[in-house]
Amino acid sequence: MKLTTAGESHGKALVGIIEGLPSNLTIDCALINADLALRQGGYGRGGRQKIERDRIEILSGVRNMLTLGSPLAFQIVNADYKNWESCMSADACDVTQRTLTKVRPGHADLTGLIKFGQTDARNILERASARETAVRVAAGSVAKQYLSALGVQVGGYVKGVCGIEDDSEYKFSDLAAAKSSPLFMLSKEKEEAAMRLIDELREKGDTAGGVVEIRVHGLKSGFGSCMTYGEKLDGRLAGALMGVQAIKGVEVGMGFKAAALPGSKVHDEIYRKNGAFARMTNNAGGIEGGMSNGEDIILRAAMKPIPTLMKGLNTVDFVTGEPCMAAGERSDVAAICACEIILESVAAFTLAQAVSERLGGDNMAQVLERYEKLY
Ligand code: EPS
Repeated sequence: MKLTTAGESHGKALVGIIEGLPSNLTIDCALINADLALRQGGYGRGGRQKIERDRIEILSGVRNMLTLGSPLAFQIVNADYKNWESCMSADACDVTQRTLTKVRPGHADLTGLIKFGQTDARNILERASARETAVRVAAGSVAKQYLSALGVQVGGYVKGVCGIEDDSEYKFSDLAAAKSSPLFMLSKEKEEAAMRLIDELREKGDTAGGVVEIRVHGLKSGFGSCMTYGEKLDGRLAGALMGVQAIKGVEVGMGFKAAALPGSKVHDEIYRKNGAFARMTNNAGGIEGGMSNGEDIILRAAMKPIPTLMKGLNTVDFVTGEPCMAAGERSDVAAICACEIILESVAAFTLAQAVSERLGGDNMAQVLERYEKLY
């Protein structure tokens, strides 16, 4: 299973092609659109999301809500394009409008300008923008529908915002409630404090990041492999999460805390439960030896603060070479809720890839039959 994405933030549309789906998988666009709406929401977002109402338009690969086994191509139209056509068109247009040369620290602007031989950071940021993640959310939503047919669910919540952390332990069944909260947090007290902090940061022209936890429930053991490093499921999931804009750190299970403890306090002891193997704890976060072990997969990711600050940061104008304040483009103060659904989506797509590599199957009946037979 493979995903290709394309599209600029203020271009005509974002597009994706998913190859390798089996036939006869039910695709419900309402579920995809619900995930796209979640990506647009959350406390602390900027003006762009008032313009867009992201919706998937499937162009190929699905008929009567069932996949055909052919590539699933789709687009998400950028409503804002009408305001940008005069400088973003593929035809001859006035690229002197909306140039950006006061490169933003923390953004792709400066390194991208040098690497791609450009003088206007618009040619870099349009693609580096997190708007691209709309495609990955749509593809992840398709992957969730594939996994859900096998009884596998993916969920998550926001654990922290700019240092305000929720250290409580939650069951997988608790997580769904987060999506109806303004910051996708599960502790009302922490959420209110985080909202107050976002208001203060907005006043100051500053931004926030945070921590997201993603869980996978119901996946059988043996996905991924201990035999070659590229097949290790934790490595693949960490890579997928790190590949999301603004992610600077990923943990699996106990993560960094395990490094400070003796082995007796870390490794999950094994016992027999109703004739099956089980573990007393889940510090490994559901992955041992690069393979799923049947427990919930637990992943956490750290999102850095958004690099576009309305108050600006010290920088240098790329064209004049003069010191200046970085461009304060329209931006989000915090996009941690969007980050949560994006991370869920990329984790789901990576798992669907690992599942389809192990099980194969031209159609869903074959996939289900093969999955049923696994331990
Ligand atoms: C985004 C749309 C963008 C930004 C953000 C994510 O909207 P605009 O740039 O038109 O205001 O809100 O993009 C960035 C963080 C970035 O660095 O460009 C979206 O739809 O997710």
